[in-house]
Amino acid sequence: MAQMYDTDEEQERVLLIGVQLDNNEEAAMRSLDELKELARTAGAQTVGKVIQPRESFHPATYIGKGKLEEVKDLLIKTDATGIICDDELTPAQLRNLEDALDTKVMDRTMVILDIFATRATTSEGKLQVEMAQLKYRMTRLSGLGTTLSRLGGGIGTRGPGEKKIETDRRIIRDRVTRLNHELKELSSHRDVTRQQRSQNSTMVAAIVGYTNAGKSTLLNHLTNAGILAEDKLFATLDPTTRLLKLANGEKILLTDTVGFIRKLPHNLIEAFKSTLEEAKYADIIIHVVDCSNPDMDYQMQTVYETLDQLGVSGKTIVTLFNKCDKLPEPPSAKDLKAQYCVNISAARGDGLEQFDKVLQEIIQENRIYIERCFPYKDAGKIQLIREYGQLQKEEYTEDGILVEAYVPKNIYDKVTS
Ligand SMILES: Nc1nc2c(ncn2[C@@H]2O[C@H](COP(=O)(O)OP(=O)(O)OP(=O)(O)O)[C@@H](O)[C@H]2O)c(=O)[nH]1
Ligand SMILES: [Mg+2]
Repeated sequence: MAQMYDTDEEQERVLLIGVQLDNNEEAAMRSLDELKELARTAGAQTVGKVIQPRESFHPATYIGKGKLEEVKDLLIKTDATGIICDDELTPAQLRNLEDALDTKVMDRTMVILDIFATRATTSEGKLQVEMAQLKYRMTRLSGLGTTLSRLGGGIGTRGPGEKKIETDRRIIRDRVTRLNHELKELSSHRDVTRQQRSQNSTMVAAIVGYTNAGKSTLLNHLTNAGILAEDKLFATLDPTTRLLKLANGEKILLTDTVGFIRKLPHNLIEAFKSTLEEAKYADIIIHVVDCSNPDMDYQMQTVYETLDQLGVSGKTIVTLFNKCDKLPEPPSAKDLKAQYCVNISAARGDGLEQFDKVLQEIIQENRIYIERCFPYKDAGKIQLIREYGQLQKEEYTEDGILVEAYVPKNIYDKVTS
């Protein structure tokens, strides 16, 4: 996606800095590997990595004094143009690191916000990203003074669309108020759409999962949705919903949405709440897992933590272990949180028939069997059953219409009242 980044920009060369808070060196390394992917997606080249094991982040400089000297040397040796710290820096840490290192200082949040800014395509997506960016900047304006003037271009300066970043606190505050208002309006519009959907009685499944797991590839394969799917983090920001017709002729709505990642910036979760809440209003959660990724367990845990944070609970979960084609043999992975697990390859289409069967089964489970005699004046109710349920028997008798049928839980009350 070369056009997303200004080609006149000199490619940034960055050093990645991480702090390892527990004894788990491997986890710290993986987190930095992921930061490298984030940097790559944002258009920066990683020229070195530094991890410091510490009890806690240094309150003033994130890493300790000694490590700071090491980074200083490495900056010169590698000819780096900046550093990216793997955790969100406080305004003070940001300022102090800049003073000490005399280079462009960025953090994980800034990089993620930057990627989101270039990815957003719908007006809602753009508003949400801008909101998150403004909130991040607002708290850092005093410290960010030099950073902002130093940034010049590149990571941290990109806004959604062609927008230039704003540095005036008063203008930012006004803008935040306006954005809040616009987002509220969009969100009430979304509520209406959701209401219409639930009246419609078609079950809704939200496809969730770690970024790059293959969510969009899955929806594309099933429905020719034509969503951009690529080997970059956060390829998808805006939700897409498609109707899937199952093998038995029944229908279900599938929604593909933004991926999760560890240390997802708080401001982004806030700003993207209405997008992320797709999962909350769904009947079924389809959890796509990249089982070829060595970090799979941690990624699954992150997904469940994020769902918890969003207040998503009590849903039927189907976990799809994806990218099986990359493994020599099918994985024996289990997911205790899921009611169903299927091994698939979304790219090749393997396992999708079984997934189809699982969806049929869930739809069936959500139906209630009824056997009753409807008076002739209630013929409209039978029409409802015919449309959304399964009519097993319909017999016209003297007393009324004798019906045996399976009906979806959400229209059960309507037809039996
Ligand atoms: N080998 C293999 N690659 C896959 C499979 N499914 C997806 N991929 C690749 O994985 C990468 C990410 O796929 P996406 O569908 O964009 O993943 P996503 O979960 O939508 O990612 P985000 O939108 O970034 O959160 C792409 O390069 C896909 O081609 C699969 O079954 N096998
Ligand atoms: Mg996607």
